Amino acid sequence: MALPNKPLGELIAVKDPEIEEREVDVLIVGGGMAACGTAFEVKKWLGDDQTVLLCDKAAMERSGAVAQGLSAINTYIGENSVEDYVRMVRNDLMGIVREDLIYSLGCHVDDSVHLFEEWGLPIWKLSEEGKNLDGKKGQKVGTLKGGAKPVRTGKWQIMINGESYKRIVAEAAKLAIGEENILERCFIVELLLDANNENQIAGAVGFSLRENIVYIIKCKTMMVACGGAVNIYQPRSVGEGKGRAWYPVWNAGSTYTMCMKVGAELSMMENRFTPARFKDGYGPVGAWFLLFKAQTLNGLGEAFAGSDAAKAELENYAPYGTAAITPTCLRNHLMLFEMKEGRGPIMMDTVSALAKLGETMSKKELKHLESEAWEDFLDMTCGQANLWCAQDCEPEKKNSEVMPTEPYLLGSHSGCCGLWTSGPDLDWVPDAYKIKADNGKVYNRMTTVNGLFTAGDGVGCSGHKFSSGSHAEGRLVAKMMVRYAKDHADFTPSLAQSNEELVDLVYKPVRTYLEHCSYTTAVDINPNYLKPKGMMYRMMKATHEYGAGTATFYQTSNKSLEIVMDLLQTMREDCEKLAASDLHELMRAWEIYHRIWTVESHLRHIQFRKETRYPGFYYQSDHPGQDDENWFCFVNSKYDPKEGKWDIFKKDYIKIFTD
Ligand code: SFD
Ligand code: AMP
Repeated sequence: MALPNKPLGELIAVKDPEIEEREVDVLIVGGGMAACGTAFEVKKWLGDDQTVLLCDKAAMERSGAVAQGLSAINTYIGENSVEDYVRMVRNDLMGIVREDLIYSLGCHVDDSVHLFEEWGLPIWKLSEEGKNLDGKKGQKVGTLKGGAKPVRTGKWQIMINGESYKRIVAEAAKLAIGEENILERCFIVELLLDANNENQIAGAVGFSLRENIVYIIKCKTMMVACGGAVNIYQPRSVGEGKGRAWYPVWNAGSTYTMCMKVGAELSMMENRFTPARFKDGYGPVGAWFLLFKAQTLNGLGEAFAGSDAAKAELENYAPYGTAAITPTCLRNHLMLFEMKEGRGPIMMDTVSALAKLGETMSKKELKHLESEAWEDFLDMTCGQANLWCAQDCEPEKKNSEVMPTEPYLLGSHSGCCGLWTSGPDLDWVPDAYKIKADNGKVYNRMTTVNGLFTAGDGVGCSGHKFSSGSHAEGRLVAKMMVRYAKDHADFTPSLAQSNEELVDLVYKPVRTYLEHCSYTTAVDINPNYLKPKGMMYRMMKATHEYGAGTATFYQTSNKSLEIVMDLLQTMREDCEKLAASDLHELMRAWEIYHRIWTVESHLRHIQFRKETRYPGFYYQSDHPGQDDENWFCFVNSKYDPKEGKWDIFKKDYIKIFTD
C-alpha cells in the first residue's frame, strides 16, 4: 500500500537503512498498464503454493503513462483483421518489425478492452443514426462485447471518457493479487542474476520512497515493465515549464537499463518517437486529425501535407511513404521540411474543422462538440487545457501551433525500441524468433535472460500496442511466467551479492552526501559530489546538441555521435559521485543513472545503423536516406555484465505476412 508522506518536506535518508528480504515465485516490476495486466491475470494461473509480488515506484492508481487518463484507446481490432493490424504497424514503422509479436498481441487486445468496459470505463458508442454517444449515454446502449458499436476515430482507435482509466485498471489489478502482494513507492534499482546458474534471473534490489528500507527480493521469474524513457533530451520547455513532457516524466529508461545490465539483448534502440504535439502543452493530435478531421497549415496558410511537393517527397520513401496512411515519422518529416524552408510555424486548423463539423449540428450539439474538444485534453493532458486558458485560446476561434517534441524512447506507442524477446511457440513462428530457455522450452516474451520477461514499452520491434495492447501483453506474460515458475519448481534463487553489498550499492549516494555535506555551506555545491539535478542538465545538454535533439532539427553526424559518446562515458564515471540527501533525491540519482545508460544505448544503435531509417524522428547526416540493401534488418545489442563491454550486431528480418 502507498504510504503517505507524513511529515512536511522530503524524507531524510539515513546512512544505514533497514533491510527487508522477500522471496516469491513471480516478481512484477512496474505498476503501469502492462504490469496491471499481469497482476490481473497471474492469480488465475498460479498454483496455491506459488507467490507473487508487484513493486511500483509510485502509486498504481496514478502511475505511468496513463496517470492523467486518456481520451482514446488506440488499439481495438473489432471488425478489422489481425493480419491488417500487423500490416498497419509494419508500414508505420518503416517495414522492420516482429510480425509474430504484433500478431500474437492483436489476437488478445480486444479482450482487455472488453474487461476495461466491464470494470466501468465509459466507451463512446454510435447510435443507430450514427451519432456519437459519450459518457452514460454510451454506456446505456450496451457493451462492445455485446455488439454495441464504438465511435471509431481512425480504423484502430476508439473514443473513451478516460480521465479515471488508470484508476479503473489499477483497481482490478489490486483486487486480483491483493494489497498484501504489492509494494508501492518502491523503486527498483538493479536486477540480480543467479549466483549458480549462468544467465538466470534471480531477483532485484530496490528501496522505499517513504521509509529508509532497502528491499532485496528473490524470485524464480520476473517481468520488468517500467515503461519507456522520458527526459533523456532537453525538452522544449525550460525554466518553470521544465516539468512538462509528453510521455510520463517518471519513466526513466529503467526497463532498458536494468535489463541490459544483466545482459538482456536490446533491439532497435535507434528507433525513437518525436511526436507532433500541440506546442508547449503537449496535447495529442490524433483526435484532431481523425475525429475532428482537422488539417495542419504552414505559416502561409497552405495545407502542405496534401501538396504535390509533399507527395513527391513521400515517393522517396515508397512503399511506406505512398501507403494510404503516411507513417508517423514521415508526417513529421513533412512538417520539419516546411519549418526548415522558413514556412513555419505549423498550425492545427481547429477553427475550420469545428466550423465544418458544426454545419450539420444544432446549437446544443455544437456546444457539446466544443466541450469534446476540451475534454480530449482534460482527460489526458490537462496542462494543454490550462495553456489554452492562459493563452485565451478558444479552439473554435483561434488555431493552435503544432510541433514535433523532444525525442522519447518507447516500444508501445508509435516507436519500437526495446528488448529482443521470444515470439510464441507456434509452428508459423520462425525459429530465429524463438528464444529457448535453459530447459529447451520457448516462453512468449521472454528476453534472452532466462526467466526475465518484459511487456508494453519494454518489448522491442512491435509498436502500436498503446494502453490496451500493453495491458494485453502483460496478461500474456503472466501465463508465461507462471509456466516458467512451474517448470522451474526445483530452482532456488541465490544471489551472488551479500545484503551489505546490495545496501552499499543502493544507498551509496546517501552515504556520499552524509560524508561530505558539512564541507560547504550550500549543500548543492561541493567538490566531493554532484547532485542528480546537475547531472540531468549535463546529460540533456549533451544529447540535445549532439544526439539529434531539437537543437539541430533532429540531426546528428558521425562526429557529433563520437563527441556525445565521449561525454556520456564521462557522465557514467561521474555517477559514482552522485549524492542524495533525501529519499526523493535518491530516486532522482538512480533515475539519472538509468537515463544515461538508456540514452547511450540509443545513440550506440544510431551510430551502428548506417542509414536514416526514420526521417522525421532523426537524421544521420553522414548516412542520409534509407539503404534497404544493407540495413533492412534489426539492430541488436548486448552488454556483457562480466566484461563491461557492448556488442552490437545485425539480426535478420523475416517477413511472415504478405503485403
Ligand atoms: O493520445 C517503476 N498512450 C496512449 N494509449 C492509448 O491507448 N490511447 C491514447 O490516447 C494514448 N496516448 C497517450 C499515451 C500515453 C501518454 C503519456 C499520453 C497520451 C499523454 C500510450 C499508453 O499510455 C502506453 O502505451 C502504455 O501506458 C504503456 O504501458 P507500460 O506498462 O509499458 O508503461 P506505463 O503504463 O508507463 O507503466 C510504467 C510503470 O513502471 C513504473 N516504474 N517501478 C519500479 N521501479 C522502477 N525503477 C520503475 N520505473 C518505472 C511506473 O511507476 C509505472 O507504474 S496518445 O498520445 O495517443
Ligand atoms: P496521437 O494523438 O498523435 O498519439 O495519435 C493517436 C492515434 O492516431 C495513433 O494511433 C496514431 O497513429 C493515429 N494518428 C494520429 N495522427 C494521425 C494522422 N494524421 N493520420 C493517421 N493516423 C493518425
